[in-house]
Amino acid sequence: MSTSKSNTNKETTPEKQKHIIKVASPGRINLIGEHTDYNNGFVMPTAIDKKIYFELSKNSCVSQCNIFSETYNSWVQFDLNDFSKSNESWENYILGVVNELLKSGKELDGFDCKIRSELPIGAGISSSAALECGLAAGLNELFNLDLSKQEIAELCQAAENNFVGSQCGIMDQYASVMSKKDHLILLDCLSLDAEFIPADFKTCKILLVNTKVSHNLAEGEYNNRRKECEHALSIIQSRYTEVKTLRDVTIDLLQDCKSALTKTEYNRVRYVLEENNRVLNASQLIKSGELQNFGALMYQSHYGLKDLYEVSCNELDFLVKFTEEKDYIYGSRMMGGGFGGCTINLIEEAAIEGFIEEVTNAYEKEYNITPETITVVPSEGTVVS
Ligand code: GAF
Repeated sequence: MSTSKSNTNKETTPEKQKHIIKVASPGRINLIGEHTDYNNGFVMPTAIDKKIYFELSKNSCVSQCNIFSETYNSWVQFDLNDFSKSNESWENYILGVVNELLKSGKELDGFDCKIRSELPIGAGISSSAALECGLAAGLNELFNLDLSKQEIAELCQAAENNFVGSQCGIMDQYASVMSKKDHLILLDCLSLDAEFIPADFKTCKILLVNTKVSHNLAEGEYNNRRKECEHALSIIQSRYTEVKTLRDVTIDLLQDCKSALTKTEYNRVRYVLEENNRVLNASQLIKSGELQNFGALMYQSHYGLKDLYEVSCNELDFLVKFTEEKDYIYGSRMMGGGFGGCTINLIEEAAIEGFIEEVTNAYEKEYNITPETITVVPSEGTVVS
């Protein structure tokens, strides 16, 4: 038996005896460095001020877990000794975390959990990592599991890879857990060395524009991209044994291997090399306050994702193009896995209101969909209290 929607067999401890653990687990943005994490490259994410909130407590059962999501108005209930994958994707993020904790030898007992989210789903701001990491951080506290923050991030990535079936990299979980308020993370996804860069956007803010579309090829294509890159890497390594990951590949070396790669593989690798360089350049530009030059890299990132990595879609391209002639927008690009979700825009704060009106009208006219606009602030990672 895996999960059940009914709450008839719930047993809970009376409210007054409960020790309640509260967790606030944020979504994330990524300034630049897309699809580079699972290629052992560089990314620049941070947590945002939009979160999922958890309340967890032990119950009087040995192994019964009762979790209620306000977003889905639905329960996931399961026995720690007997559960399997669910047809409901949100439940698998929960079950995946529990599964990974048990696999790693952590001892859990029955618990109750209530979840309330202010993160839009499918918007590319990683509500899934927030869900996984919030639950893992809460269980860590509730059962004294002694996991470090980084271990929580890695465990949640493993849950997604092994249980949910998405071969994601570490970026989302790392950002959700490890971020520092008002900072960006320059993360080396190979060593997990992180530099925290002050997020000084001067007169600008970060504005997300949500296409409100989520094309269903997203997950399959995501896993395909990873396979294409791994295959390309193995071909390059057969000629250049010193190459350990795609970040060791230079443009000259790639040219040299061109005839051994398919056109698609060549394009994927080229994108990854260029994006890694952009992330490193971007970190310097942000540190020196050259925000317009940084914005130019955001546009380059978008066009690489569109033309070489092929993970964009018409709606995202429309939104990015719409910003191009606007001198109060320094940069715009698709964010996250692609095929829908949000664009991230670096925009002069004073221009936000007018732009929202303009882009909403234009997008409605083109797609008959009202986009969602969200201003976000770089924030602290998961907080447990
Ligand atoms: C998704 C994945 F979960 C991340 O690991 C990352 O690869 C991202 O897509 C693309 O940069 O959010």
